[in-house]
Amino acid sequence: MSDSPRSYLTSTNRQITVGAAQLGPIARDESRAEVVERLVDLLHQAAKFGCDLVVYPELALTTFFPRWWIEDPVELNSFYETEMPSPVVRPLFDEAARLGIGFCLGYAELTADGHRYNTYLLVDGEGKEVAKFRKVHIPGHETHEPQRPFQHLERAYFEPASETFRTWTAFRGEIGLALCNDRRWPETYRVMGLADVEMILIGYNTPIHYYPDPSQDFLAGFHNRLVMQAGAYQNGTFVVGVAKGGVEEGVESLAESCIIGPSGEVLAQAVTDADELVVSECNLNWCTAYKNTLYDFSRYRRPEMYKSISEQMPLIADEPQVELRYKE
Ligand code: CDT
Repeated sequence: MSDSPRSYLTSTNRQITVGAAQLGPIARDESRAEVVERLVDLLHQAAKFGCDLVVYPELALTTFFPRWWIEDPVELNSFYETEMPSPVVRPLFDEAARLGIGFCLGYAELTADGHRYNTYLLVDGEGKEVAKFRKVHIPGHETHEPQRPFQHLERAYFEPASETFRTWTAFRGEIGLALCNDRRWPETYRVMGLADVEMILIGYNTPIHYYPDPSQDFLAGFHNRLVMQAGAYQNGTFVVGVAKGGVEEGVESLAESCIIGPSGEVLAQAVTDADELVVSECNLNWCTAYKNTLYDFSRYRRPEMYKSISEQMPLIADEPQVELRYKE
């Protein structure tokens, strides 16, 4: 490697321009069509910046419905997608393909055989599905807890993925996906790091108030950056963290979407808690500088010393760990 600082960045053969498409609040009665208009507007902004890839948040098509205990199955089902793209979401797919921009979109998925997942879909610049990821770590609680100011019922409404993290070859590199609470777990990054991931896309909805321990509330932004910056640096990868932020139906969620380099530095960050596009040029060759030196896993890592954590539990449970209230 040359001794001029970051000389590997002069080679632009693997440079992609990424837009983190932060969303502000989505009201409970906002229609899919209205939301898709907002997504397309961000896409048009991204086109002006020459983006190759636009990353939307977790559950980007509706309000964050796990904040309510919803007894009516018809109402609950109205928050899920049974096909993607559905006719109402089709304009986003068509416009992105017309512009040659890939995108990543979070939504609630209800499968034909009745499974419910918190899902992240990656689509390439030609409108073809590259990857479908289902959230691994499901936070919150399983049953109605009326003493809370608002619910976090993801564990009632989503089952955990049965497949673990992986990478996909796309956008000139190795891309990984994760959703919200997944970003707090070191294993998330390491599983993908061991697969040579170069960019991890993460959508999130993070209420700032944490009912089990409100003393953590003022640290929400710090913890968000802490985990994503550490995950990026320790695995020599870009991380793109994208929020649905702002005050949605009376609940404030963290914004602070950001794009982080393999050095762990924040390259660009949102300055509002509304719809906002955060753009950074990301040269995937930068990852090599970390993967081939300090974090050369094959040379320096000591997996034989970590058996107590790697063999403690099976990585993939045979059965979902939570009983879904609305299992069909
Ligand atoms: N959406 C999501 O996963 N949010 C969680 C909140 C955890 S508190 C119940 C997060 O980790 O940000």
